[in-house]
Amino acid sequence: MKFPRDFRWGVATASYQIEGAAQEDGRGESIWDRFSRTPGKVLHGHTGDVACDHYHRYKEDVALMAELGVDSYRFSIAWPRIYPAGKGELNPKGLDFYKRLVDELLQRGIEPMATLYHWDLPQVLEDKGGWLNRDTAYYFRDYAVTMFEELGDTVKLWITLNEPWCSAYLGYGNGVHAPGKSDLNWYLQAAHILLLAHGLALQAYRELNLPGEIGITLNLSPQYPASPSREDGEACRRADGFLNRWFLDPLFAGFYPQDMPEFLTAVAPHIQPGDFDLISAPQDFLGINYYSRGIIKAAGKDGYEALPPAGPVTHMGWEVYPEGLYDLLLRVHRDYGPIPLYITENGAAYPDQLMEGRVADPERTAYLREHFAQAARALEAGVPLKGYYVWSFLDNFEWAFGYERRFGIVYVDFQTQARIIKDSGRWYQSFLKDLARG
Ligand code: JJW
Repeated sequence: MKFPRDFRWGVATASYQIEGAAQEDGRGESIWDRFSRTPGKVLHGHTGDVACDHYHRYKEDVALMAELGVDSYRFSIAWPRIYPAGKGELNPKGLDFYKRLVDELLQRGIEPMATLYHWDLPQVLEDKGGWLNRDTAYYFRDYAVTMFEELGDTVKLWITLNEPWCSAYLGYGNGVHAPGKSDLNWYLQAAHILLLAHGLALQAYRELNLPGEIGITLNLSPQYPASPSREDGEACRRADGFLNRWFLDPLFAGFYPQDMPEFLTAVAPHIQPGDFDLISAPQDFLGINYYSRGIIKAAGKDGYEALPPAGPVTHMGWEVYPEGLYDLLLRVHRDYGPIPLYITENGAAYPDQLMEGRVADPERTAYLREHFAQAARALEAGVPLKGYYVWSFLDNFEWAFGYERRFGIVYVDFQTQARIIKDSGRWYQSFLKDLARG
């Protein structure tokens, strides 16, 4: 496997999934605090109240990253720590946490990559309609400007939104994630306002003339037809339109996919003049989160469904399909590039067990090694891939699955908060050492 010298290797996390300290230092309530307290929404009623207690243990955690030998750390900022009421009065203690975190990273020579929105919307904004309310996009812009002004000279890599498909569809379309609303029209409305929020933050970042780069992160999943039939081919194209093109097209071409008429009709009332100019303004890079693929067959009239996984699966039930990463990178580069790409998340959940101080997770090591190899193949084929962040640094709160899906390369004992580097983490460490030695 060959990677360029300046390739960035990292680990990734998100605020609600690791920080804990949910009621501390003036943090406001987020939609995930509320949702996780709603009976039946999160497995075992788990919440992010304590999580990995990273808010208090960030120094120890940054030391662990340094021990792994990563170049970069992708984290997210909790909007309700900065603006507990979503807007208006700034909470200096919340801001101070991220300043201390960034300082600690820089002291250890680890480059910060900050995501501004990784799903923890201030609850007070949800009470005003959340991502169904256009004002939320403008409040997001204002919060982003604060972060750019406060951290823009030290943080050089910014991500506006993480996986807006998840925020919009799982949050407002099927209700599996916070805030738990379910209506297909709401999905499309929320998706549009999220894209607008991205565009507004991007515009504000450009106006500040800061010495860094900014992009968005999408969860993308290549879809394959179940057979060469025309029906399956068209079904596959619809699945791709729903998951991938509905976000890629507006960001890179400035309009929604024209082959999805019922979606276009539903979103039309929410589009205002100028929206697409903001949404499709040039970004510095695109972040891609890749976990798995879909195999799609036609079902019913104009419908489609995914076949069961064709190979081994992770604890999430997602098929392990490393070639999908290669196919995806080449496709995004061909259809939407050229633009620098980052893999901002890739990794796997397995039911790990701590035994005699050790976590043997050969499946995760194999998963990472095989996906790294596909990234190297894509680089060789000319894809401008700039970095790779493993999801996740730590076992953490995996949303609707609570603490029951372990994605970490570092094991967390949630009783004691002990961190134990898994075998996969040791493997990543030695992989990085070998790269450094050339
Ligand atoms: C889809 C649920 C059917 C996270 C999904 C549920 C049922 C359509 C991992 N990425 O924890 C996708 N993750 O925070 C961001 N990625 O459907 C980071 N995608 O609906 C990780 C969950 C996910 C999902 C979870």
